[in-house]
Amino acid sequence: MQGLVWSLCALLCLSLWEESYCRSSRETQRTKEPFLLRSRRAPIDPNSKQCSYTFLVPEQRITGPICASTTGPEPDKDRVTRMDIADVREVLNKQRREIETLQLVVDVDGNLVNEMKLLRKESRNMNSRVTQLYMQLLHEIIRKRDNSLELAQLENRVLNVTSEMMRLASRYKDLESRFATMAGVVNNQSILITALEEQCLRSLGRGELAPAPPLVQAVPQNIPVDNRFTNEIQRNSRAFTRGSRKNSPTVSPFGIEPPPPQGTLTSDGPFKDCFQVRQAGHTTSGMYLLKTDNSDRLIQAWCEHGLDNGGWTVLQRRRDGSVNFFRNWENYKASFGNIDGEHWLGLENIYNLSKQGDYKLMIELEDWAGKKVYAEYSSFHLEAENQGYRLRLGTYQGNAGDSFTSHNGKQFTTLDRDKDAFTGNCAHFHKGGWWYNACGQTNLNGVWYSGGVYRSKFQDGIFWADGGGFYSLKSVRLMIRPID
Ligand SMILES: [Ca+2]
Repeated sequence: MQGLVWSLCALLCLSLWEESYCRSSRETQRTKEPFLLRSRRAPIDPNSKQCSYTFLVPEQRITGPICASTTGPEPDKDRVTRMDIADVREVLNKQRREIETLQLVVDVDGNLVNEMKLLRKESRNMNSRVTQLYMQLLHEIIRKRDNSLELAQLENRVLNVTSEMMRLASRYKDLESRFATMAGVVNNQSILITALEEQCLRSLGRGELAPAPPLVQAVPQNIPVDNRFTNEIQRNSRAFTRGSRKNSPTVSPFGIEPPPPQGTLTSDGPFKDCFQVRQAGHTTSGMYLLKTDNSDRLIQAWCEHGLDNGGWTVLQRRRDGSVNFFRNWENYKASFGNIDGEHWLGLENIYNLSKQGDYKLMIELEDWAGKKVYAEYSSFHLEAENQGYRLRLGTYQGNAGDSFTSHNGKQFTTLDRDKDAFTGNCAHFHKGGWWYNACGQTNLNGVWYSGGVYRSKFQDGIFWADGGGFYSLKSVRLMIRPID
């Protein structure tokens, strides 16, 4: 009995081991099957390794029935079937198609991304352009605003100037009215003065007052319109008080070199006249010492060497009104003024100079427009003092017009010595000393007026009738030189 139990136990253990071995073999085969399928691509016969049971029956006596199983092994639930593979393949195909679909979607999305990038780039460019245009627009707006502001300022200025012009016009009209009033007052005063003079003369028993000399009404041809009736009369007080003033050398209006300072005479000499100075080789215009043949007196004279080959002895010069020429006989007989400026060389000196030989006279005239003209007389000399320094002139030539011949043969008249042909004293009316006739066509020793046209009760400017009786010249020179 005990042997039978041990036999049954051994049989049971053997069957358990066999079963576990077969299971492990199948598992091993299952794990290797894909490889086998991929390598051999041959179907595996599931029945080739099928286990079988071997029954070891101990040698004993069987006392009961023995049962044997007639059913086959149980089917393996983990076995991979073809159906599974087909399913997997179908799933794989399905997944592949989905992947392809997704790939297409990704490709489409990629194109969309690229387009989106392009659109973004274009959008940035458009934004930049819009910003630029906006800045330009702002600039234009600011510029137009500035222009508008400037235009408004200009309009204001124009309005202000217009207002100022209107104010000035009103002021000018006011001044015109006041001037007319003053002119009326002056006329009334002139009439009153004339009446008082007549009354005074009657009371003194001198008879009737001598009438004024006839006025020279020749109208100048070249008076600037702007100067007409706009120039102020020269301050007579200035002219009177500056008679002995020493002027500093100034630039000659005729382009002559500046003279040396007064008192610095050339060491050479004395000379007979300036022509002799020129012959001695002096070419610089200036002050030279002269001594005439008929006198022991030394004369300071201005020699002009810058005009017509030089050698001219200057008898008289006017240019700036710095010297008073309304003087008496003794002054005119001697000399006065500044040799390097306005001066009168003196009747006695002129008489002695002109007596040395045959001289010609050059008169140079310059108006306020800078135009220069000249009058030349072929001969010139004076008679002695006992003849009143009578003027002797030759024939005229030049472009100034002959206004001096009417004075030919006349004696010299000053405020204190009346030798003229007029009933009164021409020097009183013309305020100078000259070879007056009655009274004449020239007054080159008259009052120096600034600007040309002058207003005066008498015709007392520095006039040359062919240049206008009421036109006072800017500069004048009288010069003599021996006849060629
Ligand atoms: Ca007289």
